[in-house]
Amino acid sequence: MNIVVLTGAGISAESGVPTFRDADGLWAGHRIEDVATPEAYEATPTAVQHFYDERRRALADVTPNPAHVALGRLEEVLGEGLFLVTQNIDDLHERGGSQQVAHMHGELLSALCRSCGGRSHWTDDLYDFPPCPRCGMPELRPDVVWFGEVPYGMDVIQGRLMRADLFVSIGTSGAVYPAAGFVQMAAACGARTLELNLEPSEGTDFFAEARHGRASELVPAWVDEVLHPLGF
Ligand code: BJW
Repeated sequence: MNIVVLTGAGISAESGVPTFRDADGLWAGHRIEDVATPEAYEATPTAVQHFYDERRRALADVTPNPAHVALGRLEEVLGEGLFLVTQNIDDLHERGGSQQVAHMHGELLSALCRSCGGRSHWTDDLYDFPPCPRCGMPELRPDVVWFGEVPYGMDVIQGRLMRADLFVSIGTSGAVYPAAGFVQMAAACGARTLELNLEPSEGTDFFAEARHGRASELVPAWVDEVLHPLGF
């Protein structure tokens, strides 16, 4: 069985990581165009670096919740049969036990050099423009995908969507492409589709089935449903 799981900010909400578009979300205090575009970075690099530095530091105060842990357990049993792609830039899937995670919008714990293009594991602040560990240039930016940039790993993701038997979307508003279009691609290629979200997403009508509630409850219950017939 090939399962593709897409996660968004909603899966990390109960761990204390703010979502983007909920009332108390990350963008409540920041205009999106001020932080999540290459143009914003060109205009006010230090402000953008501070925004991501704060979020990187905040990782120390959060822990995976039962939804992350359940997906780690699913991978333990299904191995390569599960493809987990996240829009999130936190590391809660990894800390929840998932070993293979496709971070299509990048990672907070990585820095991207605008000079040499190298990607380096990064845990410190970037606001003071430290030198790139690879080329020495002070050109490190957050290794995240902003609007207008191409998400990471699209070829692999599309390949997995095309041979998926089941596509499950967890905790995402369905407002941002290309992720918002994965459900249609998977369905067109024959996959069953399931939405697990607090409320109907913008794309809810594209799913064959939708369950609404908290990820920390819906995801472990769904994982149990998948694993029970397999004897787990
Ligand atoms: C819970 C819960 C709980 C809460 N339990 N659930 C017009 C039409 C179509 C497309 C475009 C267009 N104009 C421009 C575009 C393209 C553009 C786009 O989509 N724009 C839209 C605004 C329309 N997209 C791009 O530019 C992308 N690149 C691209 O398309 O390149 C072209 C290309 C593609 C493919 C191949 C080749 C070329 C890039 C998009 C980059 C997005 N970047 C961000 C920032 C990343 C860094 C950072 O984190 O700061 O990614 S934006 C932000 O949105 C972030 C997120 O990953 C992403 C999605 O947000 P998410 O995860 O859905 O969060 P929320 O807050 O929106 O929703 C949370 C949900 O959880 C809610 O539904 C809650 O109800 C729920 N929830 N608590 C369960 N406890």
